[in-house]
Amino acid sequence: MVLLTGNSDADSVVEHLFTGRIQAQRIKVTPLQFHLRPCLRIEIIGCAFIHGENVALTNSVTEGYIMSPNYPSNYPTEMDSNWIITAPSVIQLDFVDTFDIEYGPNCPYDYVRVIDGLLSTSPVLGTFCGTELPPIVRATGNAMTVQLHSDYSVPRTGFKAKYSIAIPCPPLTAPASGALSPVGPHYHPDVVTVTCNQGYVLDGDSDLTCQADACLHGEYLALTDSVTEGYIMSPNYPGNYPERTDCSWTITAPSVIQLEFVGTFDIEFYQGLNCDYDWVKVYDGRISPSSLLGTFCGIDLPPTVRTVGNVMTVQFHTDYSERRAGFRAKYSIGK
Ligand SMILES: [Ca+2]
Ligand SMILES: [Ca+2]
Repeated sequence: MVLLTGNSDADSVVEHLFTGRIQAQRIKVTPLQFHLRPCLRIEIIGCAFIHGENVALTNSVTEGYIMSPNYPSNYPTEMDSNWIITAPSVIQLDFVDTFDIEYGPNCPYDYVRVIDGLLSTSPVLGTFCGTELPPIVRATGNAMTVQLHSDYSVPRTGFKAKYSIAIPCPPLTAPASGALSPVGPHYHPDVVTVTCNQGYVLDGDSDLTCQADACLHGEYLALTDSVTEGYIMSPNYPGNYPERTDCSWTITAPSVIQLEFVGTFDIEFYQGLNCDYDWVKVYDGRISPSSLLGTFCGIDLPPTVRTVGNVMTVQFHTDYSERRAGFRAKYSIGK
């Protein structure tokens, strides 16, 4: 709050110039009387100017970029910026290109702070300064707040970051005599390290990378009473899928299975041709002509598909040309 000095006579006017910018939240105008003359009392109630932006991801807009004001030139001094990001599922923030925020141990001068949720009182996921690109930051849910604070001196070039809907990987189970670090859920491009209990020696590479762009040939996915849903997607989704690709997923569950296509759907299509080039096929059970539930291509989101039995097979095929964004679909225990 700023205290303003007033006048003591009835005729003069006292003017106040604000040096910093404030964002008025309320202007209160009160008619009153002074020395029998009609007067007005005006109060401006506000706070330091906050630059900010609200951005919303949807199933069709799955990524975007935020950056410090003036990036890649210097950000202003004495500034607080807030970006509030919301999405239908888990949000991921990847810092890209260059990062330069005035450095001090524990970032006392300028900083970028990422908060897990909408409120400044929500848990802090990370506070960053210096010139090293911060690691990927992921919210636990569907809201994230990014704050940029700068003090009165030494502005730097700031940051640029891609915000996106995190791409989940199929559930990974720890080996019987070992452990996974970190424990799930895992998202692209997490690296999961497998360690063995005492008395066991790991045979092979201990690091597994969760790859969204890998084609999961013959991937076997099991739904259970505790794992009730998961996602499958074309290689490299939502980037273009490769040519000459064949993927298949076999999903099992304690009861019927439903497959719901979400987000961008774009598979090569030509009028009059029955998805002859690239396609997604969904089967009720194993692959056979009689169990085919649907063949999909084009840009219209296919309807949700349900099995009668407790096995579903999904096939994805691409020919030698025309690469598109592909598909993403949620499989779950049907209702
Ligand atoms: Ca500074
Ligand atoms: Ca094609």
